[in-house]
Amino acid sequence: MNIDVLTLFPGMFAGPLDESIVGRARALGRLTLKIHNLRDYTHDRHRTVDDRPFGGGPGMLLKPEPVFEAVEGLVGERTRTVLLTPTGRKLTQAIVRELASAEHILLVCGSYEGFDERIRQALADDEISIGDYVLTNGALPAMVLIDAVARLLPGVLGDESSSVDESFSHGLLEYPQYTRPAEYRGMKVPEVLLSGNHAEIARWRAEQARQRTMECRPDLKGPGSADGQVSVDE
Ligand code: 4G0
Repeated sequence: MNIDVLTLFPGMFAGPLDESIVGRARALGRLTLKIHNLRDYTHDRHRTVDDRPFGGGPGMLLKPEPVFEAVEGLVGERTRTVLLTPTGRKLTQAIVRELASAEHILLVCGSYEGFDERIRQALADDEISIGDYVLTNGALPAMVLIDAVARLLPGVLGDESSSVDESFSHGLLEYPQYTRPAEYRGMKVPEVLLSGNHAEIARWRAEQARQRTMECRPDLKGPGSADGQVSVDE
């Protein structure tokens, strides 16, 4: 997969996307990531990317010309152009899966009070938010999206974790898990997990997952739910 990012803060992307799974996806050649500075698409002496809103009001907007020229230069035949904004549709695992099947994604990070509306109108295939809060710019949302997509690309996670993913895509939260030691600072691993009784362990886990979901995320309705947005352990 190819991902291009258009941002005013290219420096923010150095680091997080070189590490961990995303770093491996890139090293393996499964993900090609290019970061582009929006300012490089300006023509004036001051490299102006923003301007005041017509009709008045607070703050500044990204002006159309640099964004149009950048996007037009970066898109191909099969590009998904995605704006990262607080007014987009909220990112879910279902949307991540959908994006992971794209060949080329162009992420456009906003800043300031947003975009000139014509950018959205003429250039965006999609507008995505990572949650209901406002950030200083769209770089962190873009990195969140890239991270979520990269781990779904074929061959990026080991076979082991992908099959684990499959078996738990049921719209419930994960059951509690433990590793050694069996007792730590007086806190004991539940007896059933040490029992070797796999049927009983499966029952216990299913019940724990159900209880935990009710307690922490009652909005997730479990298997078969049409609006089940996540399987958190996926
Ligand atoms: C566009 C995304 C971009 C419009 C971007 C702000 C939060 C998110 C930006 C605005 C962002 C998110 C209208 C303030 C840049 N903040 N939740 N900031 N407005 O995904």
